[in-house]
Amino acid sequence: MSHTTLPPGFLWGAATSAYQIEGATQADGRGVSIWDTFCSTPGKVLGGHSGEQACRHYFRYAEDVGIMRELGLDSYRFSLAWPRLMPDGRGKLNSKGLDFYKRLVGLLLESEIRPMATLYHWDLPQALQDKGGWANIDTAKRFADYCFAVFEELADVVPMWITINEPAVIAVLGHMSGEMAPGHRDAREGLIVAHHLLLAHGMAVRAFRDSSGRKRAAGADASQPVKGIGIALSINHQEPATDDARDISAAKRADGFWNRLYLDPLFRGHYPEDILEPLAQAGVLPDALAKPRPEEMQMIGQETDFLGINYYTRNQVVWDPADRLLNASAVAPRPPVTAMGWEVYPEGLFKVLKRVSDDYTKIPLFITENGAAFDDSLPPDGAIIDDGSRIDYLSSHVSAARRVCECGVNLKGYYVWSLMDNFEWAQGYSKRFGLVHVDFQTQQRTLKRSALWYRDFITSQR
Ligand code: IFM
Repeated sequence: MSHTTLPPGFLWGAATSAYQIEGATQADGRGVSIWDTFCSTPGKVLGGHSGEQACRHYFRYAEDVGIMRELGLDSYRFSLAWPRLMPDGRGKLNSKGLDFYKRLVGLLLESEIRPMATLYHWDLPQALQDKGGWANIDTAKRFADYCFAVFEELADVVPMWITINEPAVIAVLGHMSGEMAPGHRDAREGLIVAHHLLLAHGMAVRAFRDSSGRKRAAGADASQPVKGIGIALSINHQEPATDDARDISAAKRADGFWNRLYLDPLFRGHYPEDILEPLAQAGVLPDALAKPRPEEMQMIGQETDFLGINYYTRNQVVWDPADRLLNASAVAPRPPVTAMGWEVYPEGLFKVLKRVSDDYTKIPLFITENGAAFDDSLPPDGAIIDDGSRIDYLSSHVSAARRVCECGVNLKGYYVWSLMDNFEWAQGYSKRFGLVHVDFQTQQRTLKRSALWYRDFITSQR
């Protein structure tokens, strides 16, 4: 990839999230999160695993930042654990939790690695779930208060903020299919949750604009390329499996359900009509989406400074009358596939970015997650983990990112998911996404060949 095709200040980074790496779930006054509860419910997580230990990053963060330095990362995306900062989801910040993030951010800045902090990556305080969780509008208000308190402390040192990671996944997998915490199976509730997550995002953006932490940073940070706040959406490419008209409309519904249900309110001020209709027919459409209040839509559509896009794969969709909600389902993915069973389809990344830029917004875009799980294991003879499939995955997606920049798309950075192997939610520790191998018994970190590839690639871009 040539240097000249990327905009100046383009950031090469890697991403993680709190519950997936921190461990220390009972340290320093951290409260219980819905993922602690979900993991302790038999049968919910493969192997009965939990994030209790994870990568023990809470204790080993200095070593992990050292690895980031070694890789030459420009930026690191991580998340703040709401239950660590506000054990009950409300009230004053827990100083010990805050201190951890201050130390982490301090070390990143000292290492010239630009922090990008996500405020919510799925670990809701259980105390708020006990009051209805995201189905209760009060949780959105609590979220805005939590964000405001965090901005007051950290917005002068953290230049880039993500409000919520992948609202679609929270709504669908957490509240409709029950595969993730809190494990509910109620489509109507899931749609209410989607609306409340979007509202919570808008309220957090407003809190950011009002915070004195952000104002303190405004002058000091003027030379930096992109700063501010945005949301991270999971946008996989949905397309019809055939040119049959029924498959074409099924793919449109799948795209509406997974992608436009979030993009439209954020950038066009309304929910997509064509997807509300099948949801109403299925009897699951809540008033919150059918007749949203104008002031709520205004709140959701707050201007943001950038948009994060998490891209992994495409879905080829067919008409499927057995699917009650959308009459649509995805066909078996074509090889090559990753250990998650997700098709490797870099062209989809190009299409998603181009489409968002053409149809929705010209604000800066970041690929806030992109990566692949493969079954890596440490060779017994101490040889390097030769994860060529991951290198192929990453290099082909990075090329798609470059091509989209050449087409004038305002892309400003790329974050590999993930810096290191970690707790992959309902799959426990069985799926490894990391550039860095983690031995979960000894906590030994070992660079895979993909980490060295990424290091050399970043160097070649300077
Ligand atoms: O591990 C997750 C991450 O937490 C959110 N996006 C997708 C990743 C891989 O499944």
